[in-house]
Amino acid sequence: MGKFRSTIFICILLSLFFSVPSFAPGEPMIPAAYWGSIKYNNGVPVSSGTLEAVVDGVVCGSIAVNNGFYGQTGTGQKLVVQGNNLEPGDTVYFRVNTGGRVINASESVDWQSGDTRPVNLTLQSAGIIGDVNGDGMVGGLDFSALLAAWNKKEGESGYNNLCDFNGDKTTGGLDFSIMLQNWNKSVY
Ligand SMILES: [Ca+2]
Ligand SMILES: [Ca+2]
Repeated sequence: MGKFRSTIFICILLSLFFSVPSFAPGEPMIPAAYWGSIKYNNGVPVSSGTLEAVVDGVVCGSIAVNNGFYGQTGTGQKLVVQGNNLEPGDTVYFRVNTGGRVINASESVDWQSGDTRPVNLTLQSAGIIGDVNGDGMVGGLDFSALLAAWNKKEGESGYNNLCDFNGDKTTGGLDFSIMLQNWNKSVY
């Protein structure tokens, strides 16, 4: 009988031992994924750069910025935000590295496991109208970009919406006159 009892005791011990690990790790966290537009606070789109998601000072995801957008809807690439220490409700901050500057976005979101949604961002800085390549100044490189899109309409090959400063869906002389107003201006 004593042997029987000790066997049961060992069985209970073993079952406790093997059941403990299943309680130790929390629910598996699914990365969050965001996409959306990204602009300066004066409405100028951020043409290029790298967007980073930061939680508690740690970069938890990054993605390239292209033509005022980061990531894509549907099955396209997104800003994936993940990390071992992330917990639901953590605040995700955004910042972009563009033209040698690091600029914070005004928006933040609460991280949630598996959260997948658009987040449109506005940087806490003004861009310069005419800065096509996003290096923080208006000059020859931007003029080259405008020339490459000269007299193009939206939908035509070579059209570049970043060069359409007056918003008439055409790139040409009117945009060049706006560019000239900011010629050699810099955010630095
Ligand atoms: Ca420029
Ligand atoms: Ca135009």
